[in-house]
Formats: sequence, C-alpha cells, structure tokens
Amino acid sequence: MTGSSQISVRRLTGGVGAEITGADLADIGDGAAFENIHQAFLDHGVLVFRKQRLEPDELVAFSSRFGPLEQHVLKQFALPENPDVFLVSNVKDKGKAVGAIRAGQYWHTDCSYMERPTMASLLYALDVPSHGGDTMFASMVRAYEELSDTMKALLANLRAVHDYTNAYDTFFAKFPDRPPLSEQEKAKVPPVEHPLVRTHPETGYKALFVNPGFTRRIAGLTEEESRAILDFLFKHAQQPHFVYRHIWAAGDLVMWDNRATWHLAVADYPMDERRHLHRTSVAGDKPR
Ligand SMILES: O=C(O)CCC(=O)C(=O)O
Ligand SMILES: [Fe+2]
Repeated sequence: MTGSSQISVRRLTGGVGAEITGADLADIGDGAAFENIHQAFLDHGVLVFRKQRLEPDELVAFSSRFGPLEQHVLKQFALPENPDVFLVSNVKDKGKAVGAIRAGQYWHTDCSYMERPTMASLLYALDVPSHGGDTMFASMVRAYEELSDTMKALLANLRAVHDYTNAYDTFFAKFPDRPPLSEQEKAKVPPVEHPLVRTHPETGYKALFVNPGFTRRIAGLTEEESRAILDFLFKHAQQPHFVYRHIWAAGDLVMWDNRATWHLAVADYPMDERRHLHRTSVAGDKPR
C-alpha cells in the first residue's frame, strides 16, 4: 500500500485523543495522508494508531516528518544502532535494565525541564504485559479552559521553574532501583523557567504548562504560595473528563503533543513480564 490518503479520525474521549485508521506508518507516502495526520495531531493532542509494523528506521522516518528529532539526556538507553530511538523498557539484560525504568510514572510533559521542551513524542509498543501498564493522557488545553477568568488572569503573568531533578527528589526517591543522575547528566539539565500558561504556536490555544514531575515552584512567590497554587492546578488538571487512558497492544503507536497534554505511565503490571517500547522525540521550541 503506498501512502493511502483515506485515513479516518475517531475521537476517543471528550477530553483528549483520537484513533486514526487506514494509515500504514511505515509507508505514509507523499499524498494527503500525512497532512491529515498532522491536522488530527493538532486537533486532538494524542493520536493512536493500531496494528503497525515499524522497524526502528521506519519509526524514525515517520517521526521526522514532524520535525527534527532530539536525543534524551540518558544516552545509555538509546538503541546502539539507532540513537534517535530511546528504549522505554523494564527488560533486563544480565541483571541490567536496557531502558529507562519507571519512566514517566508521574504526570508530566516530556522534557519540560529543557529550554526547548520536546514538541512531540512517539511511543511504539513491541512487548506489552498481560494486563496493566496503560498510559494516561490529560488535556492541558481543556484544563486551562475550565479555570475561572479570575484564576486565568492571576496565572497570566506567572513563570514556573522546571527541573529534571524534581522527579528524582520526589518520585524516584521512593525507588532505589532507578539509578540517580550523574553529575555530568545533571550539568546538562540545569533548572529553567517557562511561562505557567503557554500559547500553542500552531493552534493558538492556551494550555497549562506546569506538571507534577518537573515543576519545582512558581517564580516570585513564597514556597507556601507556590505549593498551594501548584497543588490546586495539579489536582484540577487530572480530572477524569480531561483524560484518555490507553490500554496497549503490541503494534500500537501512540503519539502526543507535549505543548497541549500531560501523560503518566501506570505502574500496575507484573514486573516479570516484558513491557518494551521504542520511543522517538521531535524537538520543540521555547514556550511562550
Ligand atoms: O511508559 C510509558 O507509558 C510512558 C513513558 C513516558 O513517559 C515517555 O515515554 O515519555
Ligand atoms: Fe514521558
């Protein structure tokens, strides 16, 4: 099949996400299919494609249609033969984890701790456990929309500090199996400030841009003020009507727009079963 443009788009929830059918991502071609997928990505924030067969270079080729790819700071978890592909995996080789374990088991947007956070992330499932290990997504556009005008005005001029080590100090601290960041890795990810509300450069929608994983504090407020507002926003933003929960099957490719969504990996699956996914990241711009 060469690049059929006959894709269909079906919304998955009222909050976020759509399923695309009729697309073979290994051979998307030069026709209208890619443009239709790109539009659906902007419209729905999360896209689900099922029954795909993607070699690493095919995953990279499809991902690159959205823009230049970037590599994660944890270089040891890249595929040796294809460093644009990162392993999200609980598989061990000679007792050593082959991929980032416990990756994303807290609500976050990818690499919000970078000056230019990841624009899009693509995750392709090779092995999935017999049950559990779902990934949840939440719309930060809808979460923002449902705030009062007074709260929106309060947030409009605020900036927040994002820091990768926040996830290590809070979430990973409970799990000694996740190796700490080396000094070298830490030096590559100093804290950064971003607007608390960002305007999507392609859709023009505003979205909340703070997350429990990487947002350390709101700049210019006391620790207590910052904590109270962040805790409110974090609770507000994870309401079920903003959320889609993806139950994985091998062959699924799910991609999401980090400018408009949060996600979380649910850690409820048997750890003696393989959960092994390939992952690419499309570079983003400076949030405004
Ligand atoms: O394992 C997952 O479901 C998601 C992990 C994650 O946060 C990511 O790949 O960005
Ligand atoms: Fe993530």
